[in-house]
Amino acid sequence: MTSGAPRPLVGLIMGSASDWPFLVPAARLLDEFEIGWERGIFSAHRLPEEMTRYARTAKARGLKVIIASAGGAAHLPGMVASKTPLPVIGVPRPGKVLDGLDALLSIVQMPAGIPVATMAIGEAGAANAAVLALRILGTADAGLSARAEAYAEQLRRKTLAQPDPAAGAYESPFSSVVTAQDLGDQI
Ligand code: RP5
Repeated sequence: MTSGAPRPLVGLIMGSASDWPFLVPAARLLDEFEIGWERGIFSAHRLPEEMTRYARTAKARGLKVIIASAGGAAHLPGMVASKTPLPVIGVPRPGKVLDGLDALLSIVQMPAGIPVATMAIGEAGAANAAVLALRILGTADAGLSARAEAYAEQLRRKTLAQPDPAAGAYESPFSSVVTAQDLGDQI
């Protein structure tokens, strides 16, 4: 654990260092949300005992949510979920041979009883894992819940601020930009 960092509430674990580049969006968002988090490699097949110890001790160590990413067979999220009562968020990553659909199908197809909240493949999934972790933590922390609402509002404003899908780079005598404001408030 890095000294000086706040007590980790979120564990961001992966099967291999090769997963890390896909998880940077999660890392950046957890930092932006000012949530303490830890990172580590606990491969389900290369470090099965260590992975078990991580999952078994996670709750007692104060973690509230685990984000687990893996590619290929991608059994890490499900295995960790089987050994902890904490919510586990799975992030499938694109592989070297297949595009991540393999990992997605593996992670999402948990049999009934041991859930893994499965995100999209790759960087979007990593970002959403951090946002979901924030929302989960927000159920017991009004400040974090407000941060989740503020983040959604920030996305809304950013999207409304760029209403032209062609970003002004396309002109057509037959086309104009329609914005939400143009629609008024009547349904
Ligand atoms: C999985 O196998 C890892 O999560 C990674 O996505 C994949 C390949 O690992 P490396 O061979 O790149 O270490 O366990």
